[in-house]
Amino acid sequence: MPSSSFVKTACPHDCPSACALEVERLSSTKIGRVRGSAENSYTSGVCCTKVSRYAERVHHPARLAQPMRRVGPKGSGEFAPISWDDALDEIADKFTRATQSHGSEAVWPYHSGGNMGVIQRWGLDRLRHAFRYSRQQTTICVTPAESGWKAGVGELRGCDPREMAEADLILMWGGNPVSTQVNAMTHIARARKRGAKLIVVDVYRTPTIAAADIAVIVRPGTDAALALGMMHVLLKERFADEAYLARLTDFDGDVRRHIESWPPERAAQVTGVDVAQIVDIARLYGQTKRSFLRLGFGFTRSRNGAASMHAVSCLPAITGSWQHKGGGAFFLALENWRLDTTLAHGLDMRDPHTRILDQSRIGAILTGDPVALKGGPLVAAMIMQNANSANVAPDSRKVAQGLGREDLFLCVHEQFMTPTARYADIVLPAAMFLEADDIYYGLGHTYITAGPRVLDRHQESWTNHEVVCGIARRLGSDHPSFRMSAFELIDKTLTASGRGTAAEAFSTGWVECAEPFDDAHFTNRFPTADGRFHFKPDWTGIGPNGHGMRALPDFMENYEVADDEHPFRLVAPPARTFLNTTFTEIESSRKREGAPHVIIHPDDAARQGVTDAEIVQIGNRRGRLELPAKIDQSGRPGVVIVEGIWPNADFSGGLGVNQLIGDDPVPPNGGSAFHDTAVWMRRPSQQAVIENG
Ligand SMILES: Nc1nc2c(c(=O)[nH]1)N[C@H]1C(S)=C(S)[C@@H](COP(=O)(O)OP(=O)(O)OC[C@H]3O[C@@H](n4cnc5c(=O)[nH]c(N)nc54)[C@H](O)[C@@H]3O)O[C@H]1N2
Ligand SMILES: Nc1nc2c(c(=O)[nH]1)N[C@H]1C(S)=C(S)[C@@H](COP(=O)(O)OP(=O)(O)OC[C@H]3O[C@@H](n4cnc5c(=O)[nH]c(N)nc54)[C@H](O)[C@@H]3O)O[C@H]1N2
Ligand code: SF4
Ligand SMILES: [Mo]
Repeated sequence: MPSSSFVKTACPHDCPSACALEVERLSSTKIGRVRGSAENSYTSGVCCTKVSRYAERVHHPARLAQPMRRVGPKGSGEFAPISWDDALDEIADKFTRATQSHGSEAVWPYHSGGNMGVIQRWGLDRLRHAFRYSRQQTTICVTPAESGWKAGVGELRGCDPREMAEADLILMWGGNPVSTQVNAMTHIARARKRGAKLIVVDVYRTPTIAAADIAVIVRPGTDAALALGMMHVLLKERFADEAYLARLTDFDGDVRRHIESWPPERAAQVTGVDVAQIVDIARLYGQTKRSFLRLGFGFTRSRNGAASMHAVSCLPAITGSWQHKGGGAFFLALENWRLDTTLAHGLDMRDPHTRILDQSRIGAILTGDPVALKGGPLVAAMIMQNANSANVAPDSRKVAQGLGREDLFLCVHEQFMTPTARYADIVLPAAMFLEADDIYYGLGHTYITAGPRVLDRHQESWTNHEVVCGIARRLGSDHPSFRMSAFELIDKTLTASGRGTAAEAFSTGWVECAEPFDDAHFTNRFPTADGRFHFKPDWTGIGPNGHGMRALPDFMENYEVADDEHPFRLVAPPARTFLNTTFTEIESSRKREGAPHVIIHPDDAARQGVTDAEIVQIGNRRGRLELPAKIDQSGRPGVVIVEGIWPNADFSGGLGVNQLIGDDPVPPNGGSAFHDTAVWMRRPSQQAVIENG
């Protein structure tokens, strides 16, 4: 039982675990320990180390404490304090002027996942809908994966992840939950106690790979080929459930012939994985009825990511493992919540004709790319909440140019002086989740977790909701949502959705939304138009760039291929004690992560003459960066890894790893290919020779 000083809340960060938390409240302004709720059956008493140390973040001396106006040049980071009234007046004035000069679509409110609250994230949409500002296609994280999952399964939901505990085999594909959603490991550990095996597919030796019974290391971007090789074995060795295929899928002779053209030898050539290992894991998967396929995001952050997700998601349809408890698959729960957010997100005010700008293409948009602007006006004014785009978006050189535009009015609502906030004209101090009420979708489980505020707001900080209401009221909106508290909006949202009341959710700590077995396992129909799983997807129905994609589980070779000039493939995955860029200010996290570095295979290091800890440059036509080499037999030769979205200021050139990453949209529906980059590598001494000679 929690002792009386611990109070319930929930983690707001962009992590599928969405933990139910217990926070030691020492006073109205101070917390002590933070722990995962033992009563919540998914959180199960565990939370990650970085959040268990939240006292360091919420009481950090560098937290923003008052509104500020820029006094130096753009991007200089020189600001002077102003009052909230002056700040809000100026924002309202700039939004009005932009609207008068260029039309309302010249204003672009922008949010990302720094806070995933139903109110404190998507509440900003009320402001945009009330004034017909440009909308946002939220692509930076999930879109390639979502597109690929929907292509086959139909909707973004699946088996209850707690069922992993009842599996006899867990196939973790392209995810690193030890680092990125630790609670998944709790349920996997329960299965392994019963003798279940864990297979992990990744491109380098992550902590999750280290925990696996069978580690499969593929070349980046080749997952579809591995899945096809496995399916070949499953069909040939009669592990396919032909009755299931006939009853619940569109499997036909075309699909069979296509899979037959992918013997494991061909898959091995593409992926780098041994033929024997492909055959072994296919057999193990085929033999085990309760085999749970758990899909991560990582393998979908490539230009062929949607196609890869679709190909891998075909595995449980081939074997029919969906039919068994502890079998089937899960990627993410997004379409099962059925919350009526009309009021909270201002959907009643939405004009379907306002343009939608792609969140991932912020660089192209702000630098005036006409395609990215959808033929509409240049963006003249922005407010950003929960977003650190200068650091996290692809092609960060372009993003910096855009954010640095003299004629752009930028308001950034932040908790710390991030690289993005430094570009702002007005910086507003943001409250933290411990100081705000909200509810959160458990994207990696079946609960909506409830996060009542625990502390008074830090100094002059405001919650996102308060800022949205403050601006909207100044601009003259009389929508009732702008006069309600976050608690009232949560209450209206839950009650309108038949999910109880806010008071009930806050007192329990969560709302259980698990679906019955037959719905979660699609035992009678998949959520597609014809009720079948689609081996032959209609990609053009999923997004505008589906025309080049084949209606088959397909290995697409549209990724950034290494060539003579760029012989290495760069993967840029998360660091364990950062959360995207959140926690990069925190001493204990920085200490644990050390410093930015690039992991290089010993064969490559030997060929390049690079020694351990030596500074190397990696680069391509988009940019270059310098960082120390860590020589480690972790990935395949030809693959280099830079973990963590380190702050731009941690690099000598002032831009981080994302300057190397392309911002071209992933087909069919957009998204970023963060792990799909071809680069060269040089020793700076070599570089000097090239430049001087
Ligand atoms: N190289 C590389 N780049 C990547 C990725 C990768 O794997 N590799 N991953 C991508 C992915 S998956 C994502 S989702 C994006 C994430 O990109 P972002 O969502 O932009 O990054 P975060 O660091 O999660 O959060 C952004 C900011 O939100 C602020 N914040 C937190 N809570 C609040 C709040 O309540 N109010 C306000 N106003 N601000 C708040 C934090 O201080 C933080 O600075 O990054 C992408 N970029
Ligand atoms: N500690 C920590 N936790 C986080 C985050 C964080 O930054 N730090 N970010 C949060 C966010 S926003 C998200 S979206 C999730 C993402 O969490 P995950 O689902 O774990 O996805 P990624 O982090 O993109 O990458 C997962 C793994 O995919 C691998 N990978 C890269 N390319 C390939 C490939 O081509 N094939 C295969 N098989 N594997 C590949 C990477 O090496 C990495 O180990 O994590 C969340 N949790
Ligand atoms: S970051 Fe993820 S694992 Fe850590 S407390 Fe939040 S939801 Fe839980
Ligand atoms: Mo993400």
